[in-house]
Amino acid sequence: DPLVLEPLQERLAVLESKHWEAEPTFMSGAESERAPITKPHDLTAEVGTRRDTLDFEVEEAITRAEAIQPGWDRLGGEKRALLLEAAADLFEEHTDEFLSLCQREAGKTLMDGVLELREAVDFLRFYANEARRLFTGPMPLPGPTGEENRLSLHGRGVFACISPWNFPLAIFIGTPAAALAAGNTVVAKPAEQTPLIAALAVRLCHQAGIPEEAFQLLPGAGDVGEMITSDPRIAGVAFTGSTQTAQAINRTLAAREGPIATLIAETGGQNAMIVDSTALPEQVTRDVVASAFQSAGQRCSALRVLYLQDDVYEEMLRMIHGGFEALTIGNPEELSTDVGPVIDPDAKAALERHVARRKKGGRPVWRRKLHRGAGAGCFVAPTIIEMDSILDLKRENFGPVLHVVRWKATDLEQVVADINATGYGLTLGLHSRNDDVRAFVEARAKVGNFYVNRNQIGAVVESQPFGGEGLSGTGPKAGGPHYVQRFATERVVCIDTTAAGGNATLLA
Ligand code: UN1
Repeated sequence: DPLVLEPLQERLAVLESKHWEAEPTFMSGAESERAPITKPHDLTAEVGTRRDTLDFEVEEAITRAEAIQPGWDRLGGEKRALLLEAAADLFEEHTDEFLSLCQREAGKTLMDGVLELREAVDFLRFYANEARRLFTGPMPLPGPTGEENRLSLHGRGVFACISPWNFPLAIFIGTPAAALAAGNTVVAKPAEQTPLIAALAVRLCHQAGIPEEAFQLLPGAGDVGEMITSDPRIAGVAFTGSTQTAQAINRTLAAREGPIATLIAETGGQNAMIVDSTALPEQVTRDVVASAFQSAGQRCSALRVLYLQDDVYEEMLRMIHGGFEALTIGNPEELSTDVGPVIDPDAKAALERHVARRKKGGRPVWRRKLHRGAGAGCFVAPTIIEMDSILDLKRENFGPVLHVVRWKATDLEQVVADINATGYGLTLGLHSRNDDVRAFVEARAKVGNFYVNRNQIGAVVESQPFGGEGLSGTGPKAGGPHYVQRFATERVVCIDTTAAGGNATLLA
């Protein structure tokens, strides 16, 4: 809504040239290089710098986190909830800084920034309430007379939270909020591309009263992540990012000496949408364009493969093409932009390689032209590619590239089987007014989030808990009723309350 966004955009002007820094929460005096963080849409513009965490600082951070964890756990759910809520309030007070960083550091449009901040605040408040619900005291369990049984939840220890650049605020804060709510302390490694917004988030959490040792920032690249996860004192890892990295973390955890760690992973997808001939074309157009191209397709929920039924194929594709042609590609700091840059040159190169390979395949490929000045940034022209099957794709293509496949009514079973055969299971969309089709797809599809007659991105905390299965992750779903519990360990206390109980114990 321009009425909301325009005044916001004007306010951001004062932050346009602010220079930001990301540093480890615990930092020794040792000198270390600072890496520049540049705008994805203008690689010549520096937004800030990142000071990576050194090996012995990682060790020291985990030592500090481990030392304070029992106290943080004993604090109880209500007090932890109040601290998380105080952080949420501060996040809202710092709306402008967060939105400016979403645009400049992550290349997000203002609308995506607003949605991201909303989600971050929702996560803090939701997990605060979960802390209250789950950690207020022991839960009585049944047993015979003369016996008292009760179960309580506790933090597992020190949790490592490793987060992606595509939700540099919402996911960066979401998993630590859940871990902290459960009584863990946290060492958090943000994506190397987006440490600045993470640093602001951590600073505000400390300002809200969360002890520094309980929530520490460890900026760095994959080597810092590897150093953290291979430390046997890490009780659990909450990771969001690529399937390959999750598998590597799993191997690292398995090879460690000592306690067996918990892994909570939210990874990639090969998300499809099935459209049949009963669907409403205008609605399909709007939802396909949003699902595939909003956030430049850089959501793990984004639509990658659109299945259009053959009798409406040409008409639907023509309309989708119209919507695609109407997208404004450009600088995310301008309000008129619908599609901004991808995150970095590597992401751009991988997408360009994929499109070049598909072009050789001989099927139609449509690409938007890029705007003038696009060369200074990591822009990928939004692309639509016709294809025969989802199984022609070997990996997730994380950007504004939509594949389209034709299907016949008699093939529905095969379509769903093919989608399942990718091994991913994150989001699936369906546009149909036919209840039998809906019931069939719902019953057969192995996906975490199934969206009917709407777009398939933008899961809302608490209403649409989010996460997949198979190659898409371990669950449980972020923002759902089982998430925080997974960060906790359970203890059962059993007391013999009969008079003889004490003696019996002594005699035994
Ligand atoms: C991700 O893109 O890494 O529903 C996951 C959505 C978001 C996806 C977050 N919650 O679009």
